[in-house]
Amino acid sequence: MEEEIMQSSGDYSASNIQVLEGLEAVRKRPAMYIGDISEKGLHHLVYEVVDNSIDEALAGFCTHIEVTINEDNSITVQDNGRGIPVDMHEKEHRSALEVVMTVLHAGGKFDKGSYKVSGGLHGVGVSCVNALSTHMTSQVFRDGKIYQQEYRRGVPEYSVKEVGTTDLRGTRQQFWPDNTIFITTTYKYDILANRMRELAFLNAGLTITLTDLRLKANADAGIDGIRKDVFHSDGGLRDFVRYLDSARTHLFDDVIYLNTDRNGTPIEVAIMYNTAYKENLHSYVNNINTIEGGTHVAGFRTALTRTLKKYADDNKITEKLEKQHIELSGDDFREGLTAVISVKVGEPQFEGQTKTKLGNNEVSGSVNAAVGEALANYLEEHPKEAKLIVDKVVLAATARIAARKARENVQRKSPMSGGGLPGKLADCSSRDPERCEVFIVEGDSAGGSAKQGRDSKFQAILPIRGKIFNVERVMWHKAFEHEEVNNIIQALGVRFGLNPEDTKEANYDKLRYNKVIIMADADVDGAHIATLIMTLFFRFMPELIRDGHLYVANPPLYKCTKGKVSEYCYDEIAKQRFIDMYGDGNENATGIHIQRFKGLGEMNKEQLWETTMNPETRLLTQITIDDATEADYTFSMLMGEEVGPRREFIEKNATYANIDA
Ligand code: 0RA
Repeated sequence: MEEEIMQSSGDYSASNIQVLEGLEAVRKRPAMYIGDISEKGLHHLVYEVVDNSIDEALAGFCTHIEVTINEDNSITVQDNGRGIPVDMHEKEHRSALEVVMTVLHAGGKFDKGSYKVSGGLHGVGVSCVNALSTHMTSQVFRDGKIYQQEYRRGVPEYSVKEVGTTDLRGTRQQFWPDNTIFITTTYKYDILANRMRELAFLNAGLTITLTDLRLKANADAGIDGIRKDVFHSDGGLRDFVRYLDSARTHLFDDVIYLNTDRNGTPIEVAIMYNTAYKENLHSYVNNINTIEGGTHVAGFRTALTRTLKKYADDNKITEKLEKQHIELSGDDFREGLTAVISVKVGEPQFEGQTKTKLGNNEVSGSVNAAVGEALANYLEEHPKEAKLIVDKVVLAATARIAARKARENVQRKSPMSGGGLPGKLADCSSRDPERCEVFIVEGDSAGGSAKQGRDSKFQAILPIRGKIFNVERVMWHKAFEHEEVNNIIQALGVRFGLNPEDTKEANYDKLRYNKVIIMADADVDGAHIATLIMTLFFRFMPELIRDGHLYVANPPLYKCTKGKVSEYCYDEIAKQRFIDMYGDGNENATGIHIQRFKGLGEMNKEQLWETTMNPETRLLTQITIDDATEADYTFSMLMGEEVGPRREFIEKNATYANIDA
């Protein structure tokens, strides 16, 4: 009956055509709506659906969101909110649920009495997820009833119908990502877990559970049976900042915290000081990580500098420094600071290259005022901690002057100023950076093999000796005094700012090689060295990574031979496959020979070229920073003082032969 009325409505068919056109547009250009069709876009689908439930939580009606990765790689998201309305939408002549699920950007059309503040990075709504899924099922639990509608590639299969009764309240969405759209449709638990953890910190009090029902994937991750995490934080950003800084040594144990509302903008900030030398600032607008910063970050920095400077002035500290010709600069106030800033903005203007920079001018003043007031109060009430902070600022200023001198020394010797290239560099003959690549190789013997194996037209080799120092644990200027670091800087031809955010001083356009390739042995030590070098780039030259210049080479672990057939194997699985195929599963069978490469130095130059250096046949891993917050945490953990977590991480993530273990 309902169906008949709807079919006869002229309005209905008109809007129906619009809906089909909308879905078609999404399927034709999915990247425009969800960023890309790679693993990133695939996971983004989950965030879009979860964001709707988060909105319901922010409106005060939902306390629990359950995310499940099902055995068949479909995803279920269930919340205990009010349930998407299922009554007739007046203008559209169909159920509100159907409108939400099929009309682009329909989510915003409902006025829930509070502005919509979450909305994923692209904020495209659940209808895009629907359009990009082969199948989707929506269920609403309201007023004791279960309502349901299913879709194929976004098109409803039937009108919303009642399918049963329930004591539950809420919304349940299940979708099967379209494998004709996405490059991969296999979800990664860790990627989802990181985002759910972050969302739980950003929305204090909310419980988010993540469950993985894929037994095989769990077994591969070393987990027996179902995998599950419950993310919940009562402390919100207080807990978040402690989590981020958990691998660092605190300057004092307090978290400086504020949670307020200024001119209608909810502002939450948590600050911790550690004994290291870098600033770690993580900012969010409407739960979106604003990696490019923006007005909220500017307001925070201004307040921090102004308030601490005033404190230093009042305590005659500035005066003393001036006598030594040291003037405090903004950076000095931020060394060893870890902070998370989260604001909620009604109509955010996102700018910048990746649309993750907040542009709303009014936010700057609100954050500035709120942080200034809270910090001033804190300093007044905590003289002991205030002194620790200011002492650290003074130390930073003193070190900065020393660093400038050291850096000037290095840069005077750099290629641009005619100081020449490091003696250890075996450069390539081409001068076209686009074509050129440099291998950073640990150890002189491996460096020697690489020099013999390379194509010297476009491949340069820079051997480095022993373990490069740990940049996480030294002051900035120490880096410039370190010979191996200097060699790397000079070879690359890139000068960079003291502070990674300080890009105005960097000159990445002078980069002499398009590819910078870290090449280390395929063992625990090699993985450790590769991590140290990656940390150096992550901390000092993040743009180099962001622009896709950093790679890690993957040398093979084995050469397996049977008669005339031979194959290089890059992991244990490939070796086992060879043994299964040619030895019936028996490693010691008739005529099977397995050569194990313990290090790069053990390969002859032809082997090294063929397996690891030849662009036609090698396997390079490009290093990317998808999630700067998580990367920061991981690096601080990897380079921190505790050995346990580091070993565990390397063992879990590196592929090398299990020979020394
Ligand atoms: C609009 C109005 C109401 C609830 C919702 C949307 C809602 C949407 C989603 C999406 C996922 N979970 C959700 N939960 C609720 C309020 C309806 C009422 O007044 O009862």
